[in-house]
Parts: sequence; C-alpha cells; structure tokens
Amino acid sequence: MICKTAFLAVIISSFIYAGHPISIDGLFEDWDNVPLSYQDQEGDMSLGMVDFADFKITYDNEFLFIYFSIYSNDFLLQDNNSVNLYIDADNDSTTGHYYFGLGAELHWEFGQRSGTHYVADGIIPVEHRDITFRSSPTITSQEFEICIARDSYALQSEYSEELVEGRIVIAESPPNSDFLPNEPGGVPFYIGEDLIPEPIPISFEKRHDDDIRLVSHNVWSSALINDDYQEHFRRIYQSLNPDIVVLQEMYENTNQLHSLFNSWFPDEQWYVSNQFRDNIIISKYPVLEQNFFTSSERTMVSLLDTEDELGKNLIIFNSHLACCDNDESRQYDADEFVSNWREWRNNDNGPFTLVDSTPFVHVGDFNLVGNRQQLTTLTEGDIEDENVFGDDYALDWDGTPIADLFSRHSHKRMGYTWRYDYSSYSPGKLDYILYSDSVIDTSKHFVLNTLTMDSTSLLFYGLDPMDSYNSSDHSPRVLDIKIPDNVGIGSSIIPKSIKISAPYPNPFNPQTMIQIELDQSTYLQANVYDINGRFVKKLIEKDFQSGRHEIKFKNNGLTSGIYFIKIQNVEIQRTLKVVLLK
Ligand SMILES: [Ca+2]
Ligand SMILES: [Ca+2]
Ligand SMILES: [Ca+2]
Ligand SMILES: [Ca+2]
Repeated sequence: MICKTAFLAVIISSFIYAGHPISIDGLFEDWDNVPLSYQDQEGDMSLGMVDFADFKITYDNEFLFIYFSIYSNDFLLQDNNSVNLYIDADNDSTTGHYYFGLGAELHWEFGQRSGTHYVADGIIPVEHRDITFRSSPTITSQEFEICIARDSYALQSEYSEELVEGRIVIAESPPNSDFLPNEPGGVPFYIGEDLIPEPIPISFEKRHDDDIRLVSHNVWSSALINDDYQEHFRRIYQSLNPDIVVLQEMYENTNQLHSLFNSWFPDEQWYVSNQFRDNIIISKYPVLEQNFFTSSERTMVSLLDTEDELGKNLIIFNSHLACCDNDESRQYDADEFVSNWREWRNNDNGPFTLVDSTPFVHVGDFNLVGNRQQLTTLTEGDIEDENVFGDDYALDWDGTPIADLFSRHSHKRMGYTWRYDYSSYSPGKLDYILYSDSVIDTSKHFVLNTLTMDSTSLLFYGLDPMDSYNSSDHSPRVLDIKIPDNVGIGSSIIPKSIKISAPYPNPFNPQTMIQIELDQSTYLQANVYDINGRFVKKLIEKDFQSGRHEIKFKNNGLTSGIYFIKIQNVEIQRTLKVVLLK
C-alpha cells in the first residue's frame, strides 16, 4: 500500500510540475498558475518566529523557482532571521548533508546570506553570486519568491550533474521551530523538458513619440563625471534617449553636467537643477522651481515646465534616503515627506506655489532594504509617528494612494535595481518610481541591465554588456509618462486596461473564441500550451489598435484535453483554461 501511494505521488507530481515563466519582482500573480507543492499548517512553529504556510516549486529554462508564504508577521528575508533552505539536488538522501530525511547538496541560510555545498569529500562555501541567487521583495513581507540557477555547481552531486529531480526542506533553526514539510523527506520536485518561452524583450523606443521619458539613476559616487566611467554613461543615456534624468549620489557641481549632456545630445537644449545634497535633475524642460523638501535634505523637489507637452507642469521629488539598516532614518524621512505634502496642500505652506492636480512623480534611490512600512508611508500616506508628524494623509489628488511602479529588466524576468556581486547582499529593489496615478498615465517602463541583454540588442543600441554594471551598482529605471488626450484640472486619466473575456464556447470543438477590448493600442502575444506546460501553437503576435478584437483557437488535429491560452504583453499576462472535447 505504501509503495502504491508513493508511486502515485510521483506520477501526479511529475504531471503537475511543468515549468512557468516566473518574474523575480515582488509581484506574485505569476505564481497563480503554479500548483501548491505543500501547504503547511498554521500555528505549528512553537518557539520559532516564522510560521510557514504555502510552498510552491517550479522552473524555467535557467532557474529553479521557490515560493513561500507565512502566517506570522512579515520579516526580512535577507537579514535578521534563521530560516534555512535545504535542497537535495539528486533526490538521494545518502549524498550530501543528511537533514530531516533528505541528503542536501545545498544548504542556504537566508539571514546569513550564505550557503554550503556538500560534496563527497567535504564542504564548499557558497555565495549568492555562485548560484545566481535572487529573491524578492527586498523589504519585509509575508511572501517571497526565490530563484537559483539550475546549472549551479551547488545543485550537483557526484552522481548527478544535471538538476532533474530533488527534494526541498525549509526550516527555521534552532529546532522547535517550523519545518516545511512536517514529515521527514522534503517536498519533491521534478524538472521536465518543457521549454518556457523567453520574455518578450522591451524595446527602448518610446511607444508614442510625445511620451515624456524620465530616467532615475544612482550614479555611484559621482561616477558620471569620472573619466574612467563616463563612456558607460554616454552609451547608456544615448541608448535610452531621456527627456529628464533624475540623479542620486551625484556630489559634484552642475556646470560639468550641463556641458556633458550638451555634448552627448548636441541637438537638444538641457536645463540642470541646482545640486541638493547629492540629488540633481537634468531636463529638456526648464526648471521653474526647486528646493529641498525634507529637513534631512535627502529629498529635493522641482517643478519642470512641461506645459506645452503635458498640458501642465510636472513636479519631481527626487530622494536618496539613508542606506542599509537605517530603518529609523528612512521612516523619519517618509513620515516628514507626507507631513510636508499635507501642509503644502492644505495650508499653502511649501517650497513654492502649488497648483491643484499638478502631476507628480517621486523617484530615486529609496534604499528600501528593511521594514515595508517606509514604502507604505510613501505610497499610502500612513504616518508612523503621528505624534510628531500629525495625521495620515492620502497622497494623490483624488484622495487615494499614489502608485508604485513595478518594472522588469528589458530583457529578463527580473525586477532588481541594485546589484553588486561582491556584496554579501544579493541583488535587490532599492530604486523606486512612485507617481500620482490619478493624473499620470504610464507608457513604457523598464530597468536597464546590460548584463541581461543579448548581443544583437546590445549592438543595436550601441551598448557594451558591462555598461550598467560597471558604471554603477544601481541600474537606471526608465518611465515614459504618457501624454493624456485631455488634461484638465480635476480630470483623471483612466488607467490603461485590457479586458479579456472568458473563452466561448468552452469546452469547445472545433473552435473557441476570446474577445479582447483595449483602451489603447498595444502589442499582444497569445500562445497555447498543453497541460504539461508544453508549447502547442502560436495564435497571434502583433500590434493591436484600441477597440474590440477576437482571438480564435481552432482545433487542428489536437487531441481532447485541457489547454491553456496565455495572452501577454510586457505588462500583463493572463492564462485561460480551455477544454477541447471531441
Ligand atoms: Ca513574481
Ligand atoms: Ca506552519
Ligand atoms: Ca543528495
Ligand atoms: Ca510545519
């Protein structure tokens, strides 16, 4: 009976464990289609801090992906915890380090940011760069997504050079804490031969010529005006062709920046703001107003003359908040930001005259590597220290929170904006773009990481593979602000939406149809996959005009069964289940 159950479990598991296109970006919708690998019970952590809940495992062509959520309070994955990951990479409990019923080739300690690879004759220390360890989010959370390169040496044993099947345990040490799974032996996983589609590259060209392109970039101790690094920056900015460049960690005087941008873009007129601590803004639009915004001087504010382009001027907040474990300082700055904005709005007490409904963005290196509350304050206006800073205040003009833009790398399903391979910290999201989404619509947006670009794209944009990594530990974040068709005071722009109907008929034979409704033109791709996640056929891949469209899926010699239609562009991804019944 035991044998039979075990056999059945293997069959079901190998059936379920198809790969998935996961983005390590701190958004978790991409896990919706991944079946649960294990569900741990609530309250079984005894003396521990972390109470594990849901657990999922999947893969793409490059990575093994792990998802977990917790019932307990949010915590920081990269620090101040004793959560361990054990991966038996050859599904053999007699190889590697024996732990709770499995033989782990890799033991990774999240809070220590290091690991150990167990081989027959000893141990090898493992750093994040050795296994391409990535995780998200970089702030405290109750759910996490993690990846490790499938071809890492730490996921090999003397009997298995390729990761095909294995087992995973996560547990908080010391004992008495929560183990996932509860039973010895780990949660099994299997890696199939299915190929996961590569991400659709985000081209650098603007979607609409009149979009306003803003680039936010921490330039690493003024490297922008250092001769040794300058060519990297020239290639980066010429490839991105920005209208506004918002700089942090730029401690040198602004005259040099002006001539630099004039030499790089000789046909353009550039305006450079004053230097506020290490924050500077370079713009094709005149700088009408500028000042410090907070007492730490870590946030500046400026008003750019975008009246002709945007129908209104544009406020830019540029922040470089305190780094590292300085949660307190960042929270103070976030609280004061909300308080100052409230006073400006309510009592006209601010750095310059504020016109109602002026679009604004708040960008920069926020250094958010600790408590999530700092982000909550900066987006929702939830002040932590109300005794000092007064009442909470909704930041957007329509009384709602402002939006936090999640972007991925132009050529990879990754969202990190900071990376320094010789730090003990693995890459993280430190750079933010927040914006008043009641009056601003976004167009294209991405993170530039030249290391993740293919050689054809690098050549096309005149970039060197090391440009982003060698110029700064931060990647440029790119936001195109879409020019609305009609902007007036109090008017709000409906966010871009794609409505996708349920397939009809379903079940179907010989064909089923999906209706899509677009409120603006967009590029869309739709592919069909079988139950094992294997690519079956391409339905469409083209630019669609705004309006209604139909996507048809015809049964051309396919067998009866479940199929998935995946509709996606760079911003959305929907998967629809259909049943072919002959
Ligand atoms: Ca994700
Ligand atoms: Ca638990
Ligand atoms: Ca093993
Ligand atoms: Ca448990």
